[in-house]
Amino acid sequence: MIPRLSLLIVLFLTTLAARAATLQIQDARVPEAPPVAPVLAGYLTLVNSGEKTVRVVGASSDQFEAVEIHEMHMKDGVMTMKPVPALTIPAGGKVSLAPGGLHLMLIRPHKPFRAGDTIRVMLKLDDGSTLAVNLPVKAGDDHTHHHH
Ligand SMILES: [Cu+2]
Repeated sequence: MIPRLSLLIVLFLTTLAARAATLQIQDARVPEAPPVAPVLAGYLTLVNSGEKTVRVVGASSDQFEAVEIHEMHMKDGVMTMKPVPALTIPAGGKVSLAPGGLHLMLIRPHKPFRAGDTIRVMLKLDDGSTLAVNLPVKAGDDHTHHHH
């Protein structure tokens, strides 16, 4: 009974890994913010090398209370942002999360992060699998002002 169950689990995990492997992550990063910052912004590019459209339908992290996918808009000269329900990455295409547009909103960190730390985010895909992404925290000029 137990060996058969573990074989099933191995097959299940292998299937998840195969699907997630069609998405490649590039340029993942989180600009360093003041230690008291209630939110951080995560940026990355998702490249779909597979033959099917992949949708990212959610995100989470053990290191934050919540993770949301946001998009920024300039409205009446003011930068605002709102949650996006899903990211759609077409087969052979890519979607970039970059300053001024789409970003991962990392909400209420459990501890402060400094340059050199790594933030781990789990992206939930539409087929039920998850993709782990490591985003290095970087110092520098990648400033984005968030208005919540
Ligand atoms: Cu945001």
